[in-house]
Amino acid sequence: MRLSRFFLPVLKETPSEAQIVSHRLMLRAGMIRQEAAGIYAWLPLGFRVLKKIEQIVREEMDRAGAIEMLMPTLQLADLWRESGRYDAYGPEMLRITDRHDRELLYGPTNEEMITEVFRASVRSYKDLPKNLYHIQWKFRDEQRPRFGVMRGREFLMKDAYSFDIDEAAARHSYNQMFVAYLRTFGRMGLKAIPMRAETGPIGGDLSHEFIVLAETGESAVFCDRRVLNLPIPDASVDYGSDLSAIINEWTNLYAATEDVHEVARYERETAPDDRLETRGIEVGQVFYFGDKYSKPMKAMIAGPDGVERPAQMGSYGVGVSRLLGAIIEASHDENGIIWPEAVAPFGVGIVNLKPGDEAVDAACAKAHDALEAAGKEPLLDDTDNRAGGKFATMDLIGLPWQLVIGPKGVADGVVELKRRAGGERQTLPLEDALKVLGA
Ligand code: 5CA
Repeated sequence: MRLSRFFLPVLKETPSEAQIVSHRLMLRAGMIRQEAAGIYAWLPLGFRVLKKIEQIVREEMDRAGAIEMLMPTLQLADLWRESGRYDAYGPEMLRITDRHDRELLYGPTNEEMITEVFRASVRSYKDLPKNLYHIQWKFRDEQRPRFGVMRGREFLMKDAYSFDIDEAAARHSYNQMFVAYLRTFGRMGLKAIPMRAETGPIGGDLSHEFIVLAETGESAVFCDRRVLNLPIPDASVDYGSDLSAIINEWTNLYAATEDVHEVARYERETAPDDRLETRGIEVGQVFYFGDKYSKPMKAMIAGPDGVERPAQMGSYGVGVSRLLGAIIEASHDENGIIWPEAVAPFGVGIVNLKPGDEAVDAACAKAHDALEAAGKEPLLDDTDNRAGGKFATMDLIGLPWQLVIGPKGVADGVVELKRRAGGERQTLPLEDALKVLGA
Protein backbone atom coordinates (compact mmCIF):
# COMPACT_ATOMS: atom_id res chain seq x y z
CA MET A 1 0.00 0.00 0.00
CA ARG A 2 1.19 3.48 -0.82
CA LEU A 3 0.36 6.14 1.75
CA SER A 4 -0.50 8.62 -1.01
CA ARG A 5 -3.43 6.36 -1.96
CA PHE A 6 -4.39 5.29 1.55
CA PHE A 7 -6.64 7.19 3.96
CA LEU A 8 -4.76 8.01 7.16
CA PRO A 9 -6.13 11.17 8.75
CA VAL A 10 -3.61 11.52 11.63
CA LEU A 11 -4.15 14.32 14.12
CA LYS A 12 -1.33 16.61 15.22
CA GLU A 13 -3.11 17.80 18.33
CA THR A 14 -3.98 15.55 21.23
CA PRO A 15 -7.78 15.36 21.33
CA SER A 16 -8.91 16.84 24.63
CA GLU A 17 -11.92 14.56 25.10
CA ALA A 18 -9.77 11.42 25.33
CA GLN A 19 -8.85 10.56 28.91
CA ILE A 20 -6.78 7.43 28.44
CA VAL A 21 -3.79 6.78 26.25
CA SER A 22 -5.36 4.15 23.99
CA HIS A 23 -8.26 6.43 23.13
CA ARG A 24 -5.89 9.35 22.43
CA LEU A 25 -3.63 7.21 20.25
CA MET A 26 -6.50 5.65 18.29
CA LEU A 27 -7.85 9.11 17.47
CA ARG A 28 -4.42 10.59 16.71
CA ALA A 29 -3.42 7.63 14.52
CA GLY A 30 -6.57 8.03 12.41
CA MET A 31 -7.99 4.64 13.39
CA ILE A 32 -11.47 5.64 14.52
CA ARG A 33 -13.79 8.60 14.37
CA GLN A 34 -16.59 9.21 16.83
CA GLU A 35 -19.95 9.59 15.09
CA ALA A 36 -22.07 9.77 18.26
CA ALA A 37 -21.38 9.04 21.93
CA GLY A 38 -19.92 5.53 22.06
CA ILE A 39 -20.43 4.99 18.32
CA TYR A 40 -17.42 4.96 16.02
CA ALA A 41 -16.58 4.80 12.35
CA TRP A 42 -13.67 2.43 11.80
CA LEU A 43 -11.21 4.22 9.54
CA PRO A 44 -8.99 2.06 7.31
CA LEU A 45 -6.07 1.71 9.73
CA GLY A 46 -8.33 0.80 12.66
CA PHE A 47 -10.39 -1.49 10.49
CA ARG A 48 -7.30 -3.47 9.46
CA VAL A 49 -6.43 -4.13 13.11
CA LEU A 50 -10.04 -5.00 13.94
CA LYS A 51 -10.00 -7.63 11.15
CA LYS A 52 -6.71 -9.10 12.38
CA ILE A 53 -8.03 -9.45 15.91
CA GLU A 54 -11.29 -10.92 14.65
CA GLN A 55 -9.35 -13.48 12.61
CA ILE A 56 -7.28 -14.65 15.58
CA VAL A 57 -10.45 -15.03 17.62
CA ARG A 58 -12.02 -17.00 14.76
CA GLU A 59 -9.03 -19.32 14.31
CA GLU A 60 -8.93 -20.19 18.01
CA MET A 61 -12.70 -20.73 18.19
CA ASP A 62 -12.49 -23.04 15.18
CA ARG A 63 -9.53 -24.88 16.67
CA ALA A 64 -11.53 -25.51 19.83
CA GLY A 65 -14.38 -27.00 17.77
CA ALA A 66 -16.86 -24.10 17.75
CA ILE A 67 -18.84 -23.51 14.54
CA GLU A 68 -19.21 -20.03 13.03
CA MET A 69 -22.54 -18.57 11.92
CA LEU A 70 -24.11 -15.12 11.82
CA MET A 71 -27.22 -13.91 13.61
CA PRO A 72 -28.89 -10.56 12.89
CA THR A 73 -28.35 -7.43 14.98
CA LEU A 74 -32.12 -6.86 15.33
CA GLN A 75 -34.18 -9.26 17.42
CA LEU A 76 -37.86 -9.61 18.25
CA ALA A 77 -38.91 -8.41 21.69
CA ASP A 78 -41.17 -11.45 22.01
CA LEU A 79 -38.15 -13.74 21.98
CA TRP A 80 -36.83 -11.94 25.05
CA ARG A 81 -40.23 -12.15 26.72
CA GLU A 82 -39.89 -15.94 26.59
CA SER A 83 -36.80 -15.85 28.80
CA GLY A 84 -38.13 -13.05 30.98
CA ARG A 85 -35.21 -10.76 30.14
CA TYR A 86 -37.13 -8.20 28.05
CA ASP A 87 -38.29 -6.25 31.08
CA ALA A 88 -35.36 -7.22 33.28
CA TYR A 89 -32.70 -5.82 30.94
CA GLY A 90 -33.58 -2.17 31.58
CA PRO A 91 -32.46 1.02 29.84
CA GLU A 92 -29.26 -0.49 28.40
CA MET A 93 -31.40 -2.18 25.78
CA LEU A 94 -32.11 -0.16 22.65
CA ARG A 95 -35.77 -0.81 21.86
CA ILE A 96 -37.06 -0.17 18.36
CA THR A 97 -40.51 -0.23 16.77
CA ASP A 98 -40.92 -1.03 13.08
CA ARG A 99 -43.57 0.36 10.68
CA HIS A 100 -46.00 -2.39 11.68
CA ASP A 101 -45.62 -1.48 15.33
CA ARG A 102 -43.69 -4.65 16.00
CA GLU A 103 -41.30 -4.37 18.90
CA LEU A 104 -37.68 -5.08 18.13
CA LEU A 105 -34.41 -4.51 19.90
CA TYR A 106 -30.80 -4.11 18.83
CA GLY A 107 -29.16 -7.19 20.34
CA PRO A 108 -26.95 -6.59 23.40
CA THR A 109 -26.20 -10.36 23.47
CA ASN A 110 -27.73 -13.47 21.87
CA GLU A 111 -28.66 -16.16 24.41
CA GLU A 112 -32.34 -16.07 23.45
CA MET A 113 -31.82 -16.08 19.71
CA ILE A 114 -29.32 -18.93 19.71
CA THR A 115 -31.63 -20.96 21.95
CA GLU A 116 -34.42 -20.39 19.42
CA VAL A 117 -32.14 -21.46 16.53
CA PHE A 118 -31.06 -24.53 18.44
CA ARG A 119 -34.46 -25.73 19.64
CA ALA A 120 -35.86 -25.52 16.11
CA SER A 121 -33.85 -28.55 15.04
CA VAL A 122 -31.96 -30.31 17.81
CA ARG A 123 -33.85 -32.87 19.87
CA SER A 124 -31.45 -35.66 20.76
CA TYR A 125 -28.30 -36.10 22.80
CA LYS A 126 -26.86 -37.70 19.64
CA ASP A 127 -26.58 -34.21 18.10
CA LEU A 128 -24.60 -32.88 21.04
CA PRO A 129 -22.28 -31.30 21.98
CA LYS A 130 -22.67 -28.17 19.84
CA ASN A 131 -20.93 -24.85 20.19
CA LEU A 132 -22.09 -22.09 17.83
CA TYR A 133 -20.56 -18.62 17.60
CA HIS A 134 -20.74 -15.43 15.66
CA ILE A 135 -18.82 -12.18 15.47
CA GLN A 136 -21.40 -9.43 15.33
CA TRP A 137 -22.08 -5.83 16.37
CA LYS A 138 -23.88 -5.36 19.64
CA PHE A 139 -25.58 -2.34 21.14
CA ARG A 140 -25.76 -1.51 24.83
CA ASP A 141 -27.00 1.93 25.72
CA GLU A 142 -24.30 2.37 28.35
CA GLN A 143 -24.95 5.12 30.87
CA ARG A 144 -21.39 6.37 30.50
CA PRO A 145 -19.80 5.37 27.22
CA ARG A 146 -16.16 6.33 27.56
CA PHE A 147 -12.54 5.61 26.81
CA GLY A 148 -13.25 5.22 23.09
CA VAL A 149 -13.76 1.63 21.96
CA MET A 150 -13.18 0.41 25.50
CA ARG A 151 -16.73 1.12 26.64
CA GLY A 152 -18.69 1.83 23.50
CA ARG A 153 -22.40 1.67 22.90
CA GLU A 154 -22.01 -0.09 19.56
CA PHE A 155 -19.20 -2.65 19.77
CA LEU A 156 -18.02 -5.82 18.07
CA MET A 157 -18.27 -9.00 20.10
CA LYS A 158 -17.52 -12.63 19.48
CA ASP A 159 -20.15 -14.62 21.31
CA ALA A 160 -20.24 -18.40 21.45
CA TYR A 161 -22.95 -20.61 22.94
CA SER A 162 -22.53 -24.22 23.98
CA PHE A 163 -25.22 -26.89 24.29
CA ASP A 164 -24.70 -30.12 26.20
CA ILE A 165 -26.70 -32.99 27.60
CA ASP A 166 -25.55 -32.74 31.22
CA GLU A 167 -23.48 -30.67 33.58
CA ALA A 168 -20.28 -32.67 33.17
CA ALA A 169 -20.36 -32.24 29.41
CA ALA A 170 -21.22 -28.53 29.79
CA ARG A 171 -18.21 -28.06 32.06
CA HIS A 172 -16.03 -29.62 29.41
CA SER A 173 -17.38 -27.10 26.88
CA TYR A 174 -16.64 -24.34 29.40
CA ASN A 175 -13.09 -25.63 29.81
CA GLN A 176 -12.60 -25.73 26.03
CA MET A 177 -13.54 -22.06 25.76
CA PHE A 178 -11.36 -21.22 28.76
CA VAL A 179 -8.33 -22.76 27.07
CA ALA A 180 -9.22 -21.18 23.71
CA TYR A 181 -9.28 -17.78 25.44
CA LEU A 182 -5.85 -18.30 26.98
CA ARG A 183 -4.56 -18.99 23.48
CA THR A 184 -6.50 -16.20 21.77
CA PHE A 185 -5.25 -13.42 24.04
CA GLY A 186 -1.75 -14.91 24.18
CA ARG A 187 -1.49 -14.77 20.39
CA MET A 188 -2.26 -11.05 20.55
CA GLY A 189 0.68 -10.51 22.88
CA LEU A 190 -1.58 -10.02 25.91
CA LYS A 191 -1.42 -11.49 29.37
CA ALA A 192 -5.12 -11.95 30.12
CA ILE A 193 -5.75 -13.45 33.54
CA PRO A 194 -8.88 -15.50 34.17
CA MET A 195 -10.54 -14.25 37.34
CA ARG A 196 -13.60 -15.42 39.21
CA ALA A 197 -16.38 -13.01 38.39
CA GLU A 198 -19.97 -11.93 38.90
CA THR A 199 -22.44 -13.21 36.29
CA GLY A 200 -24.68 -10.11 36.09
CA PRO A 201 -27.53 -10.05 33.58
CA ILE A 202 -26.29 -13.17 31.75
CA GLY A 203 -26.88 -15.35 34.83
CA GLY A 204 -25.55 -18.64 36.19
CA ASP A 205 -23.13 -19.30 39.02
CA LEU A 206 -19.85 -20.14 37.27
CA SER A 207 -18.03 -17.39 35.44
CA HIS A 208 -14.55 -16.09 34.72
CA GLU A 209 -13.55 -12.74 33.33
CA PHE A 210 -10.33 -12.55 31.35
CA ILE A 211 -8.55 -9.45 32.53
CA VAL A 212 -5.63 -7.55 31.05
CA LEU A 213 -3.88 -5.69 33.87
CA ALA A 214 -3.82 -1.93 33.32
CA GLU A 215 -4.01 1.05 35.67
CA THR A 216 -6.65 2.54 33.38
CA GLY A 217 -8.88 -0.55 33.57
CA GLU A 218 -12.44 -0.25 34.78
CA SER A 219 -12.37 -3.12 37.30
CA ALA A 220 -10.37 -3.37 40.50
CA VAL A 221 -8.73 -6.81 40.70
CA PHE A 222 -6.90 -8.88 43.29
CA CYS A 223 -4.59 -11.72 42.40
CA ASP A 224 -1.56 -13.80 43.17
CA ARG A 225 1.13 -12.37 40.91
CA ARG A 226 2.50 -15.86 40.14
CA VAL A 227 -0.47 -16.25 37.80
CA LEU A 228 1.40 -13.94 35.40
CA ASN A 229 4.02 -16.63 34.78
CA LEU A 230 1.76 -19.56 33.98
CA PRO A 231 2.31 -21.22 30.60
CA ILE A 232 -0.22 -20.74 27.80
CA PRO A 233 -1.24 -24.04 26.15
CA ASP A 234 0.29 -24.41 22.70
CA ALA A 235 -1.53 -25.07 19.44
CA SER A 236 -1.23 -28.82 19.85
CA VAL A 237 -3.57 -28.83 22.86
CA ASP A 238 -6.12 -31.64 22.46
CA TYR A 239 -9.54 -30.10 22.98
CA GLY A 240 -11.11 -33.53 23.05
CA SER A 241 -9.12 -34.58 26.10
CA ASP A 242 -9.81 -33.71 29.73
CA LEU A 243 -8.65 -30.11 30.13
CA SER A 244 -9.22 -29.85 33.86
CA ALA A 245 -5.48 -29.98 34.71
CA ILE A 246 -4.96 -26.77 32.69
CA ILE A 247 -8.03 -25.15 34.23
CA ASN A 248 -6.92 -26.10 37.74
CA GLU A 249 -3.47 -24.70 37.18
CA TRP A 250 -4.98 -21.37 36.10
CA THR A 251 -7.65 -21.20 38.78
CA ASN A 252 -5.79 -22.50 41.83
CA LEU A 253 -3.93 -19.24 42.38
CA TYR A 254 -6.13 -16.52 43.80
CA ALA A 255 -7.53 -14.13 41.18
CA ALA A 256 -10.82 -12.28 41.56
CA THR A 257 -12.55 -9.10 40.47
CA GLU A 258 -13.73 -6.74 43.19
CA ASP A 259 -17.36 -7.91 42.86
CA VAL A 260 -16.51 -11.37 44.18
CA HIS A 261 -13.33 -10.57 46.12
CA GLU A 262 -13.05 -12.34 49.50
CA VAL A 263 -10.52 -10.58 51.69
CA ALA A 264 -10.07 -13.38 54.23
CA ARG A 265 -9.51 -16.01 51.58
CA TYR A 266 -7.14 -13.75 49.65
CA GLU A 267 -5.02 -13.19 52.76
CA ARG A 268 -5.03 -16.88 53.59
CA GLU A 269 -4.13 -18.07 50.09
CA THR A 270 -1.51 -15.55 49.01
CA ALA A 271 1.83 -14.64 50.53
CA PRO A 272 2.15 -10.89 51.16
CA ASP A 273 4.88 -10.59 48.53
CA ASP A 274 2.74 -12.29 45.90
CA ARG A 275 -0.30 -10.03 46.33
CA LEU A 276 -1.14 -7.91 43.34
CA GLU A 277 -3.91 -5.35 43.71
CA THR A 278 -4.45 -3.32 40.62
CA ARG A 279 -6.96 -2.59 37.90
CA GLY A 280 -7.75 -4.40 34.70
CA ILE A 281 -9.60 -4.43 31.40
CA GLU A 282 -12.10 -7.22 30.85
CA VAL A 283 -11.46 -8.55 27.35
CA GLY A 284 -13.60 -11.68 27.62
CA GLN A 285 -15.99 -13.49 29.90
CA VAL A 286 -17.18 -17.09 30.05
CA PHE A 287 -20.40 -18.26 31.70
CA TYR A 288 -21.98 -21.56 32.60
CA PHE A 289 -25.66 -21.06 33.36
CA GLY A 290 -27.20 -24.49 32.86
CA ASP A 291 -30.88 -24.30 31.92
CA LYS A 292 -31.50 -20.60 32.57
CA TYR A 293 -32.63 -20.08 28.94
CA SER A 294 -33.29 -23.62 27.74
CA LYS A 295 -35.87 -24.28 30.45
CA PRO A 296 -38.21 -21.30 29.95
CA MET A 297 -37.64 -21.45 26.18
CA LYS A 298 -38.18 -25.21 26.04
CA ALA A 299 -34.99 -26.25 24.28
CA MET A 300 -35.47 -29.89 25.27
CA ILE A 301 -33.08 -32.77 24.56
CA ALA A 302 -33.86 -36.46 24.80
CA GLY A 303 -31.12 -38.37 26.60
CA PRO A 304 -30.10 -42.02 26.01
CA ASP A 305 -32.90 -42.98 28.44
CA GLY A 306 -35.45 -41.23 26.21
CA VAL A 307 -36.25 -38.68 28.92
CA GLU A 308 -36.35 -35.05 27.77
CA ARG A 309 -34.47 -32.39 29.70
CA PRO A 310 -33.47 -28.78 29.01
CA ALA A 311 -30.08 -28.42 27.29
CA GLN A 312 -27.19 -27.34 29.51
CA MET A 313 -25.79 -24.09 28.20
CA GLY A 314 -22.89 -21.71 28.54
CA SER A 315 -21.94 -18.51 26.73
CA TYR A 316 -18.55 -17.06 25.96
CA GLY A 317 -17.89 -13.48 24.90
CA VAL A 318 -14.81 -11.66 23.60
CA GLY A 319 -14.76 -7.88 23.25
CA VAL A 320 -13.25 -7.77 19.77
CA SER A 321 -13.37 -3.97 19.37
CA ARG A 322 -12.40 -3.40 23.03
CA LEU A 323 -9.26 -5.48 22.41
CA LEU A 324 -7.76 -2.70 20.27
CA GLY A 325 -7.86 -0.41 23.29
CA ALA A 326 -6.56 -3.12 25.62
CA ILE A 327 -3.62 -3.96 23.34
CA ILE A 328 -2.65 -0.29 23.02
CA GLU A 329 -2.89 0.23 26.79
CA ALA A 330 -0.49 -2.70 27.16
CA SER A 331 1.85 -1.75 24.31
CA HIS A 332 2.78 1.88 23.61
CA ASP A 333 5.42 4.49 24.46
CA GLU A 334 5.52 8.30 24.46
CA ASN A 335 5.73 8.36 20.66
CA GLY A 336 2.78 6.14 19.89
CA ILE A 337 1.46 2.63 19.51
CA ILE A 338 3.70 -0.46 19.40
CA TRP A 339 1.64 -3.15 17.66
CA PRO A 340 2.43 -6.78 18.41
CA GLU A 341 3.26 -8.38 15.07
CA ALA A 342 0.15 -10.59 15.04
CA VAL A 343 -2.32 -7.70 14.96
CA ALA A 344 -0.32 -4.91 13.29
CA PRO A 345 -2.28 -3.11 10.53
CA PHE A 346 0.78 -3.31 8.26
CA GLY A 347 3.95 -5.30 8.83
CA VAL A 348 6.53 -2.75 7.67
CA GLY A 349 6.50 1.00 7.11
CA ILE A 350 8.79 2.12 4.32
CA VAL A 351 9.86 5.77 4.53
CA ASN A 352 10.89 7.36 1.26
CA LEU A 353 13.08 10.29 2.32
CA LYS A 354 13.17 11.88 -1.14
CA PRO A 355 10.17 11.17 -3.36
CA GLY A 356 10.96 12.23 -6.91
CA ASP A 357 14.57 11.04 -6.69
CA GLU A 358 14.73 8.31 -9.27
CA ALA A 359 17.12 5.99 -7.42
CA VAL A 360 15.30 6.37 -4.09
CA ASP A 361 11.90 5.84 -5.69
CA ALA A 362 13.22 2.72 -7.42
CA ALA A 363 14.66 1.28 -4.20
CA CYS A 364 11.38 2.00 -2.37
CA ALA A 365 9.33 0.39 -5.12
CA LYS A 366 11.60 -2.66 -5.05
CA ALA A 367 11.28 -3.00 -1.27
CA HIS A 368 7.54 -2.42 -1.41
CA ASP A 369 6.92 -5.00 -4.13
CA ALA A 370 9.16 -7.64 -2.55
CA LEU A 371 7.51 -7.23 0.84
CA GLU A 372 4.05 -7.21 -0.70
CA ALA A 373 4.81 -10.41 -2.62
CA ALA A 374 6.05 -12.05 0.58
CA GLY A 375 2.80 -11.16 2.36
CA LYS A 376 4.49 -8.72 4.74
CA GLU A 377 1.94 -5.95 4.10
CA PRO A 378 4.17 -2.90 3.60
CA LEU A 379 2.95 0.69 3.88
CA LEU A 380 5.13 2.96 1.76
CA ASP A 381 5.21 6.64 2.75
CA ASP A 382 5.66 8.18 -0.68
CA THR A 383 4.16 11.56 0.28
CA ASP A 384 6.13 14.83 0.16
CA ASN A 385 5.78 15.46 3.89
CA ARG A 386 8.91 16.47 5.79
CA ALA A 387 11.13 13.63 7.02
CA GLY A 388 10.48 14.53 10.68
CA GLY A 389 6.74 14.30 10.14
CA LYS A 390 7.12 10.95 8.40
CA PHE A 391 9.12 9.49 11.27
CA ALA A 392 6.63 10.80 13.81
CA THR A 393 3.71 9.27 11.91
CA MET A 394 5.48 5.92 11.63
CA ASP A 395 6.14 5.87 15.38
CA LEU A 396 2.56 6.96 16.07
CA ILE A 397 0.92 4.22 13.99
CA GLY A 398 3.29 1.68 15.52
CA LEU A 399 4.13 -0.76 12.70
CA PRO A 400 6.61 -3.39 13.96
CA TRP A 401 9.35 -2.38 11.48
CA GLN A 402 10.44 0.80 9.72
CA LEU A 403 12.59 0.72 6.60
CA VAL A 404 14.10 4.13 5.87
CA ILE A 405 15.39 4.74 2.36
CA GLY A 406 17.14 8.02 1.40
CA PRO A 407 19.49 9.37 -1.26
CA LYS A 408 22.65 9.15 0.81
CA GLY A 409 22.05 5.54 1.80
CA VAL A 410 21.08 4.54 -1.72
CA ALA A 411 24.34 6.10 -3.01
CA ASP A 412 26.23 4.01 -0.42
CA GLY A 413 24.12 0.92 -1.17
CA VAL A 414 22.39 0.82 2.23
CA VAL A 415 19.08 1.45 4.00
CA GLU A 416 18.16 1.82 7.67
CA LEU A 417 16.01 -0.74 9.43
CA LYS A 418 14.38 0.17 12.74
CA ARG A 419 12.47 -2.05 15.10
CA ARG A 420 9.59 -0.08 16.61
CA ALA A 421 9.48 -2.04 19.87
CA GLY A 422 13.06 -1.61 21.12
CA GLY A 423 14.07 1.23 18.81
CA GLU A 424 17.20 -0.63 17.61
CA ARG A 425 18.47 0.53 14.23
CA GLN A 426 20.79 -1.15 11.78
CA THR A 427 22.25 0.09 8.53
CA LEU A 428 22.55 -2.61 5.91
CA PRO A 429 22.13 -3.34 2.19
CA LEU A 430 18.49 -3.39 1.05
CA GLU A 431 18.74 -7.08 0.14
CA ASP A 432 19.82 -7.93 3.68
CA ALA A 433 17.08 -5.80 5.21
CA LEU A 434 14.51 -7.61 3.10
CA LYS A 435 15.91 -10.92 4.33
CA VAL A 436 15.55 -9.82 7.96
CA LEU A 437 11.95 -8.91 7.14
CA GLY A 438 11.34 -12.32 5.59
CA ALA A 439 11.00 -11.18 1.96
N1 5CA B 1 -23.45 -13.29 26.21
C1 5CA B 1 -22.31 -13.12 27.07
C2 5CA B 1 -21.15 -13.91 26.60
S1 5CA B 1 -21.23 -14.32 24.95
C3 5CA B 1 -21.96 -11.66 27.19
O1 5CA B 1 -22.60 -10.81 26.63
N2 5CA B 1 -20.92 -11.39 27.94
S2 5CA B 1 -20.38 -9.94 28.36
O2 5CA B 1 -21.45 -9.08 28.73
O3 5CA B 1 -19.38 -10.16 29.34
O4 5CA B 1 -19.70 -9.32 27.11
C4 5CA B 1 -18.64 -9.99 26.48
C5 5CA B 1 -17.47 -9.07 26.26
O5 5CA B 1 -17.85 -7.96 25.47
C6 5CA B 1 -16.91 -8.45 27.53
O6 5CA B 1 -16.01 -9.32 28.16
C7 5CA B 1 -16.23 -7.20 27.01
O7 5CA B 1 -14.91 -7.51 26.59
C8 5CA B 1 -17.07 -6.83 25.81
N3 5CA B 1 -17.94 -5.67 26.11
C9 5CA B 1 -19.02 -5.65 26.92
N4 5CA B 1 -19.56 -4.43 26.95
C10 5CA B 1 -18.81 -3.65 26.13
C11 5CA B 1 -18.87 -2.27 25.74
N5 5CA B 1 -19.81 -1.46 26.18
N6 5CA B 1 -17.92 -1.83 24.87
C12 5CA B 1 -16.97 -2.65 24.39
N7 5CA B 1 -16.88 -3.94 24.73
C13 5CA B 1 -17.78 -4.44 25.59
